[in-house]
Amino acid sequence: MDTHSTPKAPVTLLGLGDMGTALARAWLAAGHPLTIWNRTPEKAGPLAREGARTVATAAEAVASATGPVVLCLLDDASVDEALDGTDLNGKDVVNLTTNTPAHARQRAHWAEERGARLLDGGIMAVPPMIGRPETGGYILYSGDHALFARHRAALEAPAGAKFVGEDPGHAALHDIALLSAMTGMFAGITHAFALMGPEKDLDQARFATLLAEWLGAMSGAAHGIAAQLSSDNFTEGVTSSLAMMTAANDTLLATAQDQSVDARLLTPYMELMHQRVAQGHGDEGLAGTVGLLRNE
Ligand code: FVH
Repeated sequence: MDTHSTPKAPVTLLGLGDMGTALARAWLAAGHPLTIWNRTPEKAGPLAREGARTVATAAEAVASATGPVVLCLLDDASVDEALDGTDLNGKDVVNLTTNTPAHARQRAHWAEERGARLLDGGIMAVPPMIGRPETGGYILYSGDHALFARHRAALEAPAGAKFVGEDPGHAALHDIALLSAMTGMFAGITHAFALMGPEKDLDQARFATLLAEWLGAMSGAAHGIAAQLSSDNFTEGVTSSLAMMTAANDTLLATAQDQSVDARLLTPYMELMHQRVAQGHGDEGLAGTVGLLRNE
């Protein structure tokens, strides 16, 4: 038996909200020495009993850090407040706070001005998925690849780590694009349940199973759209044309009206498809609508 296991890198974590607490538990479970700080100190108590070292100020946490300093705070403004007056010189900062690509780039520049290196991250998971690889959660990273490589082992303890580019804004861009797609999916789910709602004899749980299976099957369409965008040929491999879908949309809207359901979650997207068909591109697939949103 190998009794000489490699010591785990120390991690410093600022922010013990729902997500920060889940991250902390994952690092403790993986055997990483963990130093924690939170604005409201009471939240650190349970983690201290589980083995984390607590400190009274963010400045103290950063000063004692010999590994990555991970930020998991509410928003970009809270990062400013938490790090106000701390000496970041020579530190490796990993910012997992959700932000815009522009804020991520500014924050990387801000860190560089203070003598620190920064990786930006976007967490594609909810707290119960952290430390549980089987749930499929992951964290996107962008910025200096050498920095990512140096801390990769520690960063992979809470969830899979995916590096998406040296531009520090790219993790946030991927994060927000994925969350935006999720928002559209939730809009569709909301409309679907509204349609089913008035039928009292329908089984909602059985419908949910059908819905999840159908959305899973249809999500593969993203690959076809990507291929069309890459080749700049929006009719390539089209099996469901915009003309066909626009005609089908009339049936969707008529059914919504019959069921007394407000179709406002669907109509903006349907109008986009209609606009592209009216431009003479009814033979295209969904990739044809992407440029309209970018005003190309
Ligand atoms: N929870 C989730 O489902 C999502 C999943 C995807 C990623 N998000 C992002 O993760 C960041 C943290 O989220 P969270 O769930 O931990 O959020 P809260 O539970 O609300 O905790 C917020 C922490 O931020 C601290 N904080 C707020 N303002 C300040 C400030 N001005 N100075 C210092 N710290 C601040 C707060 O401290 P306290 O209220 O306990 O004193 C918490 O530690 C977030 O970007 C999500 O978008 C989570």
